[in-house]
Amino acid sequence: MKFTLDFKYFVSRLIIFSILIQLMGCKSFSGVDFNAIDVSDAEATNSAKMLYYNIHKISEKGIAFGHEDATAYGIGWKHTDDPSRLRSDIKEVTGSFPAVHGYDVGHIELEREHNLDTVSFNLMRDHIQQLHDKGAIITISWHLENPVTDGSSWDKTPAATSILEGGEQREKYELWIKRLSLFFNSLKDDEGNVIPVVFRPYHEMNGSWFWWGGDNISPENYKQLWKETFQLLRQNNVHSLLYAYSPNTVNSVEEFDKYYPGDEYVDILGVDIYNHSGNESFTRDVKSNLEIVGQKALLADKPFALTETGNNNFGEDPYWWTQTLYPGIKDSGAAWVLLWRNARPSHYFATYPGEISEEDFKEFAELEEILFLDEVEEITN
Ligand code: BMA
Repeated sequence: MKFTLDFKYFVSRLIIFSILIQLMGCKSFSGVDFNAIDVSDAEATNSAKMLYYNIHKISEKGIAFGHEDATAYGIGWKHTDDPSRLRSDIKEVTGSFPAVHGYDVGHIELEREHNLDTVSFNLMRDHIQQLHDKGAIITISWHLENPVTDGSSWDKTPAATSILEGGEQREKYELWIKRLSLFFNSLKDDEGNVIPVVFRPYHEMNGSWFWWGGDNISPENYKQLWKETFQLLRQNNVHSLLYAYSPNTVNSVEEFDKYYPGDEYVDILGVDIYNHSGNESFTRDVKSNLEIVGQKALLADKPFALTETGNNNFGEDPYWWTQTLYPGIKDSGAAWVLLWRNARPSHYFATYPGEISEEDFKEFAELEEILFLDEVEEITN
């Protein structure tokens, strides 16, 4: 008798104990076990982990469509013309917003009011808040100035060694990261939580057009710059970021790896590809690069994306979407594809009302695999 009682007691305690253990495992109401989600920043917020989880989930269903500065301006309009309305060239063509929204924080380091493309940081913050609220993914790149010359990102004067620890411009770089951190931490949702963002600094480093790339930096210094930037952001209490590494078109895994700082500093793998050498080689490059990046991503258990793309031959191809871009990305497993900005008729990368590929874009948008904001919201909710 005594044995039976003790046994029942033991079993009931065991059940209560295991329930407690599960609760302590930080299970959210959405059933996501945040302890089981590993991102590069060990102190990442639950929202950042949730974003990571959602990106994985999206990549299982299709490819989210992204556009840079989508709601800030388009062809023939600027948001400031009608500030109360959230507009987008893509929405005007398809009826839906892009699912991924890219912004660039170049000049935040100088404490300017506007970024290098005249987008005000207040407007950027406001749109990021509105878009995050609608379920969009936010990705941010950084065309920062050259810290040695105060020239632009395209000023090739080598600068990395001067901002690494012990370098002459270190103090300046720490101030720049502090200003960047304040911006990240000012992105708050309705409940006051910091909005998670995919941060994609020092992109296209295998080309020599930026001071942080190619002939202007050694791979060792690049990796060190990445790691120290990552640490500085953490020291400035930024824990809302997923880090994306994205070279320009590569020819091999070795080329992709050349500047790679390591799995422990990166969350999302990416690649930027434009059709400088015509449509056929573009489709081939997109396919082969997404294979290279996809295999590496699979081994590292990380999502991957076509982090920048677009047709360089503006206004020349009515079927670019279904005949050139889609055959490259189809069934790739990429989580998203981000088209670069619609700046002006001589520099635009997505379509707009009246543009030559508008009808083809509508067909592309109808494809089951290509996901817009409303579709992504369904997947992640
Ligand atoms: C480039 C061009 C530039 C722009 C920069 C940063 O590709 O679009 O006009 O300043 O990106 O957005």
